[in-house]
Amino acid sequence: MKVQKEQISDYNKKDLESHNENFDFLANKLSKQGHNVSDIVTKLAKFQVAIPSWALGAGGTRFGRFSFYGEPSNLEQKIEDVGILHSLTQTAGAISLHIPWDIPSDYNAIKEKASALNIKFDSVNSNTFQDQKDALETYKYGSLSNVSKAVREQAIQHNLDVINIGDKLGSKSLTVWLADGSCFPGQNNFQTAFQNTQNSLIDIYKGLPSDWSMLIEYKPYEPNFYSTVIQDWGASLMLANGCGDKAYTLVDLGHHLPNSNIEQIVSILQLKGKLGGFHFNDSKYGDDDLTVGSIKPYALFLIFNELVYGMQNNPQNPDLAWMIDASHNVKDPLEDLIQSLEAIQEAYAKAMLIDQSALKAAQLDNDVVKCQEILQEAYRTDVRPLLEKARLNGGGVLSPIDAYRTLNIREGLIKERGKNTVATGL
Ligand code: PSV
Ligand code: MN
Repeated sequence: MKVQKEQISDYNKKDLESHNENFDFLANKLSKQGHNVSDIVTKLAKFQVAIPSWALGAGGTRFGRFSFYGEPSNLEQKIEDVGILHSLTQTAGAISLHIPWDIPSDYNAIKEKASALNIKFDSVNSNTFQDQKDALETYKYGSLSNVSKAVREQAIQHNLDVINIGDKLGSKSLTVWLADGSCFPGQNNFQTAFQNTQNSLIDIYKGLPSDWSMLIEYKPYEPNFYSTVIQDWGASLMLANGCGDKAYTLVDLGHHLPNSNIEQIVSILQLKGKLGGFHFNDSKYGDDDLTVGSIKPYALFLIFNELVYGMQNNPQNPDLAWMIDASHNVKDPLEDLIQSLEAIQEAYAKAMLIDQSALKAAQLDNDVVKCQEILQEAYRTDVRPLLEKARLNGGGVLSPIDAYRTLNIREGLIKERGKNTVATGL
């Protein structure tokens, strides 16, 4: 299924006039405050977030999974779904594959399909947290950290295979997230597990093409509950440094213990030129994988403040691989992803409105109240007309959720694919 250009322009007609009014009003106000509105709109349009290939079907918990019907049952259909998201929002111009869930059977056909929809292949993700059918070794007690050399070698080889698959598609980075750790005290020797992981990562790193990078994701717990080998950004950074210049830390918003100051982590990693990737989601307790911005939108804004600062002031840090990493248990996955994409753009736009020079002056004066005022002045601005303008300029819709429903997209997908399809993933 594909959303046609005419459907989009027909849909936009009803709200075009009020959009123009709202945009002009806001643009006028922001220009008077000294903002370069067209520059902000251009930056919003450029900001593309990858959709994970495993998040297009219903998620689930260990208690159950409830289908939304019309789910994509193969990689082609997953790319079509991302195409739908991208044509509506103009901000989902990439897909991130998880291997072996999404190994292409025909590389040329997959590449053609993606490029026809204007979709790039972002970072490829390896999977050594599940045993694969016919695998000789088991990951039950870890993969890259395992006490068994044979298990480590199997996990290393899998990562090298993933690089090879990604290379054929045009990806430029490998994301490694390990479930490795222990559930009980005494089960693991922390130092041995860490050292094994470092050595395994170095072996994978050696297999990276010259223009690739390796992104090392951390997580404090789950599925192991007593210890995780790469539990925080410090562990990830040490491992990245141990590999070399092309290895970076990847921050997933859900992978922190409660009340962690994620914006500070992001800031320091950029200062050190070591923030390579980002997984967006939101959470109340832990790795809840909820819609971005649904629980703590102000925290997201503060994180974006640091990201914008880093993008402007830290040339030592590379361009980041942005991805949504969420699970959709009670919402239509495509609607959930649209809401996440909007929340990301909204936080980004608000962060770009922060008056950085006034903030710096207030910081030098130790004017704590003023500092807060400056941040919140930006946060309280309704930036949605800017997002609409960026979408409109790119050929997208003014209101993505409303358009998705008005154009009966889920109904169309169910008609095309039926009710019994299941997308691969968790
Ligand atoms: C692990 O919780 C994680 O955040 C990693 O990025 C995985 O690859 C992904 O989720 C799998 O759903
Ligand atoms: Mn993640």
